[in-house]
Amino acid sequence: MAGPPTFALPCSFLATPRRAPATFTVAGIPFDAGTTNRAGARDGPHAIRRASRMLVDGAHPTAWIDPATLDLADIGDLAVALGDIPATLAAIESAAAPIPHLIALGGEHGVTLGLLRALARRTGPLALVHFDAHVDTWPDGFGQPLSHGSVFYHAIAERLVDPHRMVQLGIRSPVQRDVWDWTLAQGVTVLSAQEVHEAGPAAIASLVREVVGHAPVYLSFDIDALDPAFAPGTGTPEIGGLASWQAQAILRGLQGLAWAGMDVMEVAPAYDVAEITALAAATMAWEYLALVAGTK
Ligand SMILES: [Mn+2]
Repeated sequence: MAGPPTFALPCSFLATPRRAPATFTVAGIPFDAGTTNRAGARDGPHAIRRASRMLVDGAHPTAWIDPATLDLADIGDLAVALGDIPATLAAIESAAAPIPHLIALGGEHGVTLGLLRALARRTGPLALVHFDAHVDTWPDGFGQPLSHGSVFYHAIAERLVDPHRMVQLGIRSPVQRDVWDWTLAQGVTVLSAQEVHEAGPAAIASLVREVVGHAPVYLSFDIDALDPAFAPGTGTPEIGGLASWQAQAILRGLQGLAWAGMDVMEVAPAYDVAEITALAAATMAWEYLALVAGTK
């Protein structure tokens, strides 16, 4: 190991010095106006970047790729409109549109709608691998149609994602039966946290591969998919979730898919303890880069 120690590195993602878009471009989205419970995901991008510096002192130990050495840039945070969800989604969409392969750091999950609008314009309806405690297919959240719990209701309605190639993992929150039934009726594959625990990561990964097939696929990782023991720093925690290692093992089983982008959302550092949640989020983005670069 040469150069400065990890704690002394600059606070960009994986301490990359590059600021202009590259093969893989990281951007933060400091926005949380659509959260329905405790707020604070606006501070997620900074915390994830800071924690990511732990991951630059060697190669990924199974992919044997060092994501920090890829053609990687961190362009900083995208512009948001204070308190204005539609304007923020429009700003995200136009900022994301020209970026070839974006890794977004949230921010609340609602902003994924802007990212998917930008990407699907290029790819057509995407396959989706969605880690979450919640289905996020509510038509509204307490009367707000663009809350963080509505992102995939709109993504399906706008045909940004193909629900028959969409799989949700880690689901376990309370949910209205009509929302649940609507989600299944669209063709979404919903895998509860309990099913993930009982089947094990290898079986789950092979099921995900079957659902996704060869379609261009997006990874949306809500950090609350992880159990609060592994990710306390989030706005809507639910017990009984995935362990960090389970999510890692599932991701490592998803090589060779046509990955088109990813986000990691809902890190709210004010509720975090010892950077557990921020490090988990940074690591999921790092796993993704190893996965995609290993595929090439
Ligand atoms: Mn979510």
